[in-house]
Amino acid sequence: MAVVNRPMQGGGADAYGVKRCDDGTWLITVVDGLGHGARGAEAAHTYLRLFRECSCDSLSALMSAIHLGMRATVGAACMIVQVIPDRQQLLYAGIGNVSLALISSSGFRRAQSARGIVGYRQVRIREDVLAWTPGDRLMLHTDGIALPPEGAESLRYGDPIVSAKETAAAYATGKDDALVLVCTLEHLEAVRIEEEQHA
Ligand SMILES: [Mn+2]
Repeated sequence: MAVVNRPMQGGGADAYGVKRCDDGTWLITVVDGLGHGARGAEAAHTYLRLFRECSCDSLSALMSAIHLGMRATVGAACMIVQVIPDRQQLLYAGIGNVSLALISSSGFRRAQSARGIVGYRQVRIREDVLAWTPGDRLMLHTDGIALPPEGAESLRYGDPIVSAKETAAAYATGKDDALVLVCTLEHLEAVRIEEEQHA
């Protein structure tokens, strides 16, 4: 798993989290706290604390608990993915502008998020499923990255950290914090995080 995180000056509201559940599944998340300043970073921090502390019972239950726990913050956009190795399935639930794509030899499949803000008013939490096969890659990114509709060639091959770096270099908008996470789904037990900070 590779993460490239490029906060803007005075930013730092984009973040990621990963944890293994007792049932052998993995939870991976990317969050973008609203705004760029300290309040956005605080929202992302609260989000990750809730992500770590809340139980893995179901993805929707986890998202609901996080939504309630975020009420005192400015709110955030997020995506949570549950990787189920035994079934070669991936469950996901997203709210707001964090993008997910599954990249295989045959193409680039994007997933949809629900509208709204985590921690603010009511949100409709929708849980969806995607099938994957060994070799497929998962990519998550915040809205500081603008990918073309057909995806990016840099995401298809090579070491995930090289893919993440090249994608951030080529597609960061430069107007917002930017975070890209890339991983191969069958190698999650060997989690390797590399972060690159750009002031
Ligand atoms: Mn953003």
